[in-house]
Amino acid sequence: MITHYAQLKEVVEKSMQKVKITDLHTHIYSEKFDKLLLWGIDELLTYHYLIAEYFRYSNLHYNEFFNLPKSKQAELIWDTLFIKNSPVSEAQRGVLTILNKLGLDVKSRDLKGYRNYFSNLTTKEYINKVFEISGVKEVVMTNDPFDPLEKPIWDEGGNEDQRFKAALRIDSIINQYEKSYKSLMEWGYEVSENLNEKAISEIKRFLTEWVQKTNALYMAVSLPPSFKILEDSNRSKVIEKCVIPVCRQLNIPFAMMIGVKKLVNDDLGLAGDSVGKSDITTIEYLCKTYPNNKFMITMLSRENQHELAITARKFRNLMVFGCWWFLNNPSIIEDMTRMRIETLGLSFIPQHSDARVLDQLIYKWTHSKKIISNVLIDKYNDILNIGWSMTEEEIERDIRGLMGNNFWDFINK
Ligand code: HDL
Ligand code: ZN
Repeated sequence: MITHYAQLKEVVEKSMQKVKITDLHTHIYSEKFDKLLLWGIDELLTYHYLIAEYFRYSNLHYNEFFNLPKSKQAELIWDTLFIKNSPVSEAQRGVLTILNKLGLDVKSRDLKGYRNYFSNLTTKEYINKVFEISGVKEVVMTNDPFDPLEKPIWDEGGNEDQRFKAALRIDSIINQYEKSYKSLMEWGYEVSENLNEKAISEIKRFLTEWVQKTNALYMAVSLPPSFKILEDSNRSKVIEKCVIPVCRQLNIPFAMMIGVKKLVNDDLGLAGDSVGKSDITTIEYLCKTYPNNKFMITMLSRENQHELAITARKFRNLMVFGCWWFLNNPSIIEDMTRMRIETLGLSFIPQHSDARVLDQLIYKWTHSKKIISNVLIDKYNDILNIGWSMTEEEIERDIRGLMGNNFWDFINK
């Protein structure tokens, strides 16, 4: 039995080190998806988080930068964020964590040498290496049928690598139906600009067919801070009349990622999105109105986190997940994880990586596992100090839950 701190710390750290992680939201792809799978030092350096940070120091015109070849963009970012300034931001430190975990010498600051290392690896070898080092067992992709690069791959058979699961991403239908309905028509669905009964049933057919084609674990969408359901909009109709009924029928969760202010600075492209506080009453309405539907929710604003955790106390069909995007920083992850354990116990999913470049699984999980471990040690120690005791297996059970089983239990609920 574990009864004191030193033992506790050792067991928690060992358990976190060996747990096999399910990463429930990423933008990485199996090898079959070819160019959609990004990896290597130049992709890491041109990650949109680092592009935003680069422009903090640069007077270069946005287009001048974006018209450069990726290798030149990477060199500018390396020189500005790593050489001319110390790489202390979370995304900057992340690049160093990856290089270090790969066994490369970050002291050398030898970008040429790093490039040489990656040029000697095949995609297959590197996927295996990254999964091994990061402790990730499986990832869930972001699969968008409206992505012209992705759709043909699914039409020709799709994913075969069981480490990569699918999620059906439907922003185009939910947020831009007035545009995306034309693609649905081209693909043989009898929809129309007006969301009449026929269009509603054809959208439901499309969603059902694509969940089955991709074997999607859930449907997902990112939503603005202004998101509400009780309004007369295409968005609310598509969600209530198409997405929620099909998710119920297939018994899969609907994942809503809420609080993105799209293209606040459109000169920055993908790096131009920002954040806004959202209205929690919409989540209360959906969880209450659809008790037999399962909702996975993450919100982008720090100010929404406490009320989201409280809402999860009210609705067992709501699964809170991740420290998303602008929240994926050590100080905020610690704060959110402490608050969530104090409010929800172990009934939530503390993190997902949102990795856009395969290698990022290494840094995002190395950094988060350390923080989650430290919070758990504190919380377990609080109860040890009152005379509680635990077995190593109980701690391993709790950590397996947080790092994967809570997700699978919710999927299979
Ligand atoms: O909509 C999303 O899934 C977000 O995660 C965006 O992809 C965002 O650009 C991102 O990469 N965040 O980490
Ligand atoms: Zn994402």
